[in-house]
Amino acid sequence: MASTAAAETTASHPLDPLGAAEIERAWQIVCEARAPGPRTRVIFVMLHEPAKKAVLAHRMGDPIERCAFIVLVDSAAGRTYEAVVSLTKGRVLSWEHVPGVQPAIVLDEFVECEAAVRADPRWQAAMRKRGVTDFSLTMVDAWSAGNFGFPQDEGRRLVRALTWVRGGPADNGYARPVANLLTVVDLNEMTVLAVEDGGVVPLPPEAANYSPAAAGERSGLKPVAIHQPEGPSFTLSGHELAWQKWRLRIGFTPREGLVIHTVTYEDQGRERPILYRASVADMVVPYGDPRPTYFHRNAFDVGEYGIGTLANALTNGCDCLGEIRYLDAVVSDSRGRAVTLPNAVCIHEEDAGILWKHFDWRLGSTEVRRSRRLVVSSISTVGNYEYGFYWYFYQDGAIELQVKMTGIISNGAEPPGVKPIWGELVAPQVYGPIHQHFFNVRMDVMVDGLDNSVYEVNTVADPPGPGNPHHNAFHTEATLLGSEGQAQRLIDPLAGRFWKIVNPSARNRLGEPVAYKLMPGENVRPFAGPDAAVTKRAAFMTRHLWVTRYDPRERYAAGDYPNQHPGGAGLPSYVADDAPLENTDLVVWYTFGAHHVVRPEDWPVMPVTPIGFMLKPTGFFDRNPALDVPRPTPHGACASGESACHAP
Ligand SMILES: [Cu+2]
Repeated sequence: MASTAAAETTASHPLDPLGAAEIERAWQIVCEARAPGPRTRVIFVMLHEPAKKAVLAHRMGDPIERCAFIVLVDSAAGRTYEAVVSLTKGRVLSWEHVPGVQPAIVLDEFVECEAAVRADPRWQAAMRKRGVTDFSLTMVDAWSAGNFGFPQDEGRRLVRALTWVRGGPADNGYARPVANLLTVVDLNEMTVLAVEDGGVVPLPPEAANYSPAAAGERSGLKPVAIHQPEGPSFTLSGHELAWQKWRLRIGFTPREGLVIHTVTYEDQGRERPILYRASVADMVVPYGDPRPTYFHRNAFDVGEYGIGTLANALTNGCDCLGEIRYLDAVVSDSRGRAVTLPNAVCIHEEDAGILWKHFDWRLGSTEVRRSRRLVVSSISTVGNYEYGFYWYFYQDGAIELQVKMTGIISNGAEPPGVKPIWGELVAPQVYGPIHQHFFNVRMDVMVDGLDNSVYEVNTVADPPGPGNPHHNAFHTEATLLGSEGQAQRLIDPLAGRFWKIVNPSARNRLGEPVAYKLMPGENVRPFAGPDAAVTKRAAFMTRHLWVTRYDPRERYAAGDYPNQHPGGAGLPSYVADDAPLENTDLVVWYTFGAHHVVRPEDWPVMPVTPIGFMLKPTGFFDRNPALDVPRPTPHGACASGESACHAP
């Protein structure tokens, strides 16, 4: 049944995220057409992105059809549905029951789960056994349940919750983990199914606070002021961002958080495309401790928790420094109401050291340029951890993604004098299990056009012989990754390995196909065994590089519904048909893992650990594209002449 009123849209581009009015109207249209039951939870409402070709053909002012994609759970029936709603036409375009899946856990469920656990007499008895009587000081974190084949889990929407106790109302909530206590909650019924108590371990003795009142404040810091008296060098128009020859669009979904769309770089008057869409397509944090309250810790923070919905409100001078522009994000709550996350995305530029330099000592002349980078960032808090996602764009055509990990480690308590083998003590009786954080970034590339190929480039030493009489020779060897089966690769830093995304039909002036290369950064392999539940469910972590033929339905590295999924979804299923990849529309997926052997210095709050990778032009440009960056304005004595910045 078509509804009469179309939603108000303020969108000027097909990729603009849904606004508040659009989200609420989309849910209204579903309610009118499908009358979902009173115990329905809205999990996600996000833009249903139009077809890629339609987006690329769009010109400003063209009419756009706005559609929403909605995931919801009927808690009463335990059924998950997907809907596509046309806001323009005011009707439901598709409505589908998705059997046997559990969508992401939403914020309201965390809150209700904590209340249900605190009210449970078995849990209360377990807390009293530990000397805890003021339950208002407890924190119960709903951890995704995983899928371990337990028959009692079958068909239920579950979490395995962990408990902590604050020393006082304003204390660090994670300072006192309650060991040996696991509470299993059915989120659809919002009832406690089981309280598994493995015996009392004393609560750690220290408060572990990190406010200035607790930690003190050092002296000696003089102010640093970032002055941009003429404003920033970028322009932000709606969600379109232009800076130093770059042009891109900023998107945001409740599931992935920040999304980067349609990235181009202007080269000699031509806007050259590089990326169609890039986002963190899932992540997983496998923990290495096999004991009952640890083995299930495998958070998929994107697919299981919707990391976009957990975005912080960012503050100038704190999260970002300088001349800042912010974008709000709009998500939905579980009742389909719009929730604005203020200042969820921070956009600014920052000095990034020197860009290039040469001193001609014979002439006494120097040319040096400062590098500036454009930063698009967002930070999400997922329970104890903070993840900052930073996309950097550089004047030389490089793109970098950095994930900054901070917050508080997931921990446990140990009896005095005990040190488990699967982790480290970080404070008296506080234990941090060894774990890894794997991120998978989906990059729908379009290097000078949609049809690309991917090559692996290794460096090899020439064998000694007549062609290599001095044994010094080495050269690169490029191998086409010609199919999805071939394009499942690991890093090899000792071979200088990188992957080149080339456009075989676009040549640079040397006659070579233009390319961008993916430069791995720090990385690691997973240590969970091949038959571990997490390895099957997060198979994306078993390879660092995957390449797939473009399919708009293939969006998430661990599949559409990783929560409680038995495994095999996402990348392993996307590549099962071993589609050919040469000179076609393809998607590059890169997995990078942070190996976290916890340190006392990570306590009580972790200094940021960054991890990421770069995309660098490789024969994409004819020469260093940043030659035309203006000379810096020098400070102080070296204020004029060719040797402006050279101190003899
Ligand atoms: Cu960690």
